[in-house]
Amino acid sequence: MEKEKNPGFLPPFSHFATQAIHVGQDPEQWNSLAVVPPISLSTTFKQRAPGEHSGFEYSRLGNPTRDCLEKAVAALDGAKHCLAFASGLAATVNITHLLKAGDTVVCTDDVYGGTNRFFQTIATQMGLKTILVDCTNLECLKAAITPETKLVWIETPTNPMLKVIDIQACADIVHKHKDALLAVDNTFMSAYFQRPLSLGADICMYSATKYMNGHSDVVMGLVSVNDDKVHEKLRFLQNSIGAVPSPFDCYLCNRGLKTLSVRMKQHFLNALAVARYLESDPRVEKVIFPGLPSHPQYELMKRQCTGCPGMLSFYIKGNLENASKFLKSIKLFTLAESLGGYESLAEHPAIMTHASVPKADREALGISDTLIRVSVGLEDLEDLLEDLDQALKAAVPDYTIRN
Ligand code: P1T
Repeated sequence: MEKEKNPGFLPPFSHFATQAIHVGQDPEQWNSLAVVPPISLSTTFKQRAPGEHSGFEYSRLGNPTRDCLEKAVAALDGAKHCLAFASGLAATVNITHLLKAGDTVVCTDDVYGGTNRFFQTIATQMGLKTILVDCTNLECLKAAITPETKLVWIETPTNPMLKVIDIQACADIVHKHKDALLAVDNTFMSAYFQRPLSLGADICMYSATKYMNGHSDVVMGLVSVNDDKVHEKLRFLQNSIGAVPSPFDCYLCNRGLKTLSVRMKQHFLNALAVARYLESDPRVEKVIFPGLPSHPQYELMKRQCTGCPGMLSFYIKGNLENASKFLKSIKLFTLAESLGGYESLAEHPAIMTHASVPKADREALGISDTLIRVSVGLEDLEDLLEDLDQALKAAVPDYTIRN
């Protein structure tokens, strides 16, 4: 990325695009020499003699199209292994099954609503204890870890408050405790902007439903690890729990990866411009975007990442009515959950993605009635700004500031 368009961030990872396009995709692996990996729909594979197989036996255990995807993602994460799951949450569930009843999970306080719900309800039913702490405060993390802590779970940036957590510092703290693992949900950054494993994390997880696939047409989870034993356990769980993605979804996600570097660069440029625009607008109370110098962890972000994705949150002036009016007035942005696709989306976390987070927790985090989360897509910037301006005009008519 050109220097002035990537203000002060780490340089991009080298050879990323080449790896995304070529690793795991060798035409020689197919009898047909297909350049684009085929969608391998067969659920079962012929064995020449009992136990004598091609490497594939049954599609839950392993599938040629899934294999191409897993190899490519492992390369992008700088990992030895990658495993694909039926959704981001399915990946989270599988990782959590590395633990046993009586163990504790320390989870950062601001995570995707579904992740919060899983740890607070289902994981508890599995006999695990979940403690939520603000992992931007390393002293809080240190204080929360006990000998029973076997998993520390962070998202960075967090959803939807976009807090940035120091992965390396967390890894140093977690690894002082025997058998404790650090898992990083890397959904927002994608492999293009952040490599948690190289910063000391044990597990890098994605909702591939977002940027990794990038086209809002696949629900999938991905998990990358370096440790052979953790990989072996996760493979066992992937097969035993059975939450695997379809070959068609693997094909689509593998295809989405081919343009990940190009997409992320443009998401960053568009989001930075949108964030600057909103920050200068009196109809907006406050903008949260880790690529703005006003963000509290801006310096950490520049040290830890090579750029920012298209995610930003902002507080609109007024109350719920103003937020609601804004979300009903947008035309180019679509009012919808999810993020990370080529199309721009906006949503109301308190009513939509984070409705399952207890109200008191939401309020403590700042997920208020006026908070709006935006996933800036790849449309032309002028059109995005025009849409935001007309929706702000409709929502907060007291301020007629533009023009
Ligand atoms: O939807 P699924 O593929 O199961 O992924 C869950 C998930 C995990 N981690 C993060 C950071 C996420 O944002 C999500 C899903 N998030 C949304 C649907 C959303 O709109 O925030």
